[in-house]
Amino acid sequence: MVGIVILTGAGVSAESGLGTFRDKGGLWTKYDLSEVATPEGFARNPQLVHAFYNARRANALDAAPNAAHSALARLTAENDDVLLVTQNIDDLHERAGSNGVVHMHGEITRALCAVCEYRWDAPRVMDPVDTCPDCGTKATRPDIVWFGEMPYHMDRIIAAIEAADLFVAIGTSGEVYPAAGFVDIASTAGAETLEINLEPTPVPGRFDRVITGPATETVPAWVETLF
Ligand code: BV8
Repeated sequence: MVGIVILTGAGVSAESGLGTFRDKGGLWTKYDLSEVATPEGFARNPQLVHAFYNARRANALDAAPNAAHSALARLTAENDDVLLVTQNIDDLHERAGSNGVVHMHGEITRALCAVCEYRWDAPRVMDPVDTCPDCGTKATRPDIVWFGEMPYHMDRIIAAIEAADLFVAIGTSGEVYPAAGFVDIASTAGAETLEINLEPTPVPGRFDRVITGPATETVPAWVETLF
């Protein structure tokens, strides 16, 4: 029985220095996502896409978890009916101590063979000339869910949301589907819904409750109320 399902987005890693996507100066304001975060973009220019993710991998590996990641690690460690789902591809939740994190958009620390679907720990720098350690084909890609691809673990996530008492979305703009639809599934299933964000997302009333402020302040304070 999962009592609480938590969905995090780029806002939970913002204060660790990792860029968000849609805020001022965000990643999607600097890069055309169709060039660097779609299978078509990768087929057109694998060198550009590997360079984009090599830079993000370096940033992620050089970043440190913040107080929001640590508070969520405390909550998940002492509470086995909490499921932590993240849209983020960094490993800051794990490095803060969370286990069993569900990465629905994949992980920057993992690599995937586009031919045989073998997965392995990504090297710090990936290149189109790399060959798959299993089948030997030059078809390596970051193990990341691009736009137009099906996110991972969807059945497990939906089942947990439908059984949860509380659904909490932390640091996400709620613009990317299917994650953006999770709050509606939670409400329909009768769960209470809480949004924790720097400021309320544009659609008022989607969440029963909203807590605003920087995640490093709001998340530890919220977790404290559960103990
Ligand atoms: C799919 C990996 C179909 C890459 C990502 C309508 C309905 C359904 C789908 C669609 C639709 N229209 C279009 C689609 C397709 C598309 C989509 O939703 N597009 C959007 C733009 C409209 N969805 C897809 O393509 C998905 N796949 O639909 O497949 C299918 C069906 C059958 C079979 C096969 C396929 C796949 C989506 C996944 C794409 N990959 N990530 C990468 O990371 O490089 S998504 C991308 O957005 C990011 O990864 C990010 O994780 C995700 C969500 O963004 P956020 O995390 O919310 O970040 P954002 O910058 O937007 O917001 C930051 C928030 O933080 C803000 O609210 C801000 O206020 C807050 N914040 C900032 N600082 C702080 C803070 N909060 C607290 N404290 C702070 N300090």
